[in-house]
Amino acid sequence: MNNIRFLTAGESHGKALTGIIEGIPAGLVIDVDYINRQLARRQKGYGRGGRMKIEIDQVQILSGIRNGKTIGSPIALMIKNLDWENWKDVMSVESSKQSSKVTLPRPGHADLAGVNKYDFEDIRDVIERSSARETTMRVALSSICRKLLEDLDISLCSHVTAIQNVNSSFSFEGSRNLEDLNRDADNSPVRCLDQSAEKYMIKAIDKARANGDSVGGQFEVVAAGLPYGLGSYVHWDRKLHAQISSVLMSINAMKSIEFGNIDTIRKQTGSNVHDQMKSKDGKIKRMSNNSGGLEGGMTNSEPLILRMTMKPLSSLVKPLASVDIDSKEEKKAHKERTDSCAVPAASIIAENTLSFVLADAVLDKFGGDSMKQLTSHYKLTAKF
Ligand code: EPS
Repeated sequence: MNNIRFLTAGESHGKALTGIIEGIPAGLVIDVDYINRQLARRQKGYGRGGRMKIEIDQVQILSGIRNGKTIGSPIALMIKNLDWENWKDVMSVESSKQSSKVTLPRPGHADLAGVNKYDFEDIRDVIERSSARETTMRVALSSICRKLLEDLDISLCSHVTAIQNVNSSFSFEGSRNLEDLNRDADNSPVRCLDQSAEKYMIKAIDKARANGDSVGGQFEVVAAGLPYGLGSYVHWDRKLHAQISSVLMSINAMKSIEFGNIDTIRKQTGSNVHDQMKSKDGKIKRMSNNSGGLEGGMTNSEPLILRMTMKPLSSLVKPLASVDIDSKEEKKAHKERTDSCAVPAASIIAENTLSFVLADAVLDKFGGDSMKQLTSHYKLTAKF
């Protein structure tokens, strides 16, 4: 817990996004291409709006990495917002004459509670930081944790399981390599591993877009190669699923997180839910993985499986009923350029930020100031 910490800063249309991650052991081999690959994956996905045609997210490493390796010091990153050029006046740091302010809060967004909370007169002050643009930096920072996990042979993947009411029939059986699955998901415009559902998902997004509307959905994230005992059962704040939930539920527009096979867990009796054991090649194996790789707040060496539900985005081209915060007149909500669906991008954000929690838990259990120390502790003591 808190072996690794990070902070992000930056507004959606400000000059740049910045972030600092601290606690990464020395000697981790990483370069900008690795981080940029994760950033490029986050930018994709059918249903994105005009903004993604403007941005080409590229990280600049400002500190903490020397000659291709981490040196144990805080790692500072920066990603320029290319759209800043078009927002220089609105987002000016110095005081400038503002031509217009936003006064019509969007239902479902942070707007109304945000202006009240901070005593703002212009909802733009809320929009800019509550925007999911911030997740760009979260992906960049946590991709460094992902590289740490990869070096310990822990892999991650994500795929979209539903867009609106279209469900993917793909189910993860644990038999396939996660990198192959991720490659297939990366090649799908909606990150869906069921090709017939993919077609209908695209149609649902098209329909929403044509109606000035938006759609949400659900995605699954899987991590495999995990040892026994990340997290703990001994105290509430050491339980791994609680730590994962708190970090992943902070991703914009998330409404739920669930672990394991929720349908079975909810509908079946205990004897049909709990994953029975068998002995294979001198090891204890499971006959199923309904628990999603977590028992008692700890990893149990089976793949960790979670699903998250994302609400439809609340910036709508065809806006909903609202009330002007100044005049109290009933009007339509503020219109802002937006995406009609961002579920595929959200799955990449969750996949990478899960790495942050898992890398932190790995350091908690195995420790080490350098990758050399961590790897040797891990190899000596990790049980699978
Ligand atoms: C977002 C609104 C859109 C999205 C943005 C999140 O941006 P804009 O208002 O500039 O069109 O494209 O997402 C990103 C910029 C991104 O990098 O993911 C919002 O209101 O949350």
